[in-house]
Amino acid sequence: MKVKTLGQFIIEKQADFPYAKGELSRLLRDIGIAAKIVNREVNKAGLVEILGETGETNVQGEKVKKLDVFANEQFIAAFKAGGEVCAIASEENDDIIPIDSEISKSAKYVVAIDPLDGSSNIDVNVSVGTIFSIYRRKSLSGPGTMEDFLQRGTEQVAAGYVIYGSSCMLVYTTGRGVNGFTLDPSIGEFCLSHPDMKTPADGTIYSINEGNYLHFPDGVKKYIKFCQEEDKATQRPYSSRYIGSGVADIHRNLISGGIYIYPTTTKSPKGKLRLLYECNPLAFIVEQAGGKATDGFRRILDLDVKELHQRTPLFIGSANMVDKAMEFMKTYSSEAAAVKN
Ligand code: P6P
Repeated sequence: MKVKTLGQFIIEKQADFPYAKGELSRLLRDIGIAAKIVNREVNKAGLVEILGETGETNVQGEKVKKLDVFANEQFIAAFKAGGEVCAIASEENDDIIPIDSEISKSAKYVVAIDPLDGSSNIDVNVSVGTIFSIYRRKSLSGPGTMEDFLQRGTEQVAAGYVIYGSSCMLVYTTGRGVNGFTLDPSIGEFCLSHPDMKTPADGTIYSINEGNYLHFPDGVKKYIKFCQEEDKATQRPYSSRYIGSGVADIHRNLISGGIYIYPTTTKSPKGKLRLLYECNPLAFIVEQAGGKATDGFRRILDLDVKELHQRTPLFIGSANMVDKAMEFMKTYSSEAAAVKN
């Protein structure tokens, strides 16, 4: 198959947007460049002194790994240099990062990013990922504002993730399907490897941290037992696969079929994952690939974004599996009562 690089693909697809003047194309290319730099460091993390902790904790109260900081700095630098965004929101930063530079004066977009999701896995050589979400700014001019980020997931212009695993892949959507690119280190280019990705409507994998079982909503407990029942006709029991790195679990389920659930727990009464820069971009991608993403009751992309680091429960993956899990939530979970009232 003729190799098509990310850059060639973006230019080709730009023609689909007659009014596009190339800003989004340049922004996607900027992300690809930063991803290659982060991948290079992730790949040698065991060899250079960037392992271990900085001794600081981020806004999530999580110990910050040096590679977290490095990845955050790389993406912020790429966005500032590219001039296409007027503000950035990052998992690593309490507040938004307004960009007020000459080259960003006419920037049309803002980016929300989780620069290195699952970073606690770096030291044990497990895949980690970057997740990004792009919105058109709502503010009229100057540096971007908080208002530019408090937009529903349905307003996203583009979303994607990078997975730093056995290979480095970039998967993104601009609302016209999902395409996956694999980094070819020999030429230093992301090459189209998974055109027009579609996720199976059914799967036989469920991904959830069962260590929290006692504190799950009843609907989740019932769904887990459903997954574990013997039933040849529906290929149950399903397989339990949980890497502890959401991008890796959701990427595998996107390709093979499956469901990933991070429900409410006592430790995370609103769920653990963040709506703005984890759940919304992942939901946009999975829906574009034919899957579903809800909070157990409501479509993720329809949820109101009220604050930057807002958390939400997440049920995401094969459409029929998400529907089944929602049936159990509707029947057995107290939140259903709350939603009904
Ligand atoms: P737990 C990583 O911190 C993350 O946000 C997701 O990538 C991952 O699936 C989840 O949290 C792991 O959380 O509580 O199961 O260790």
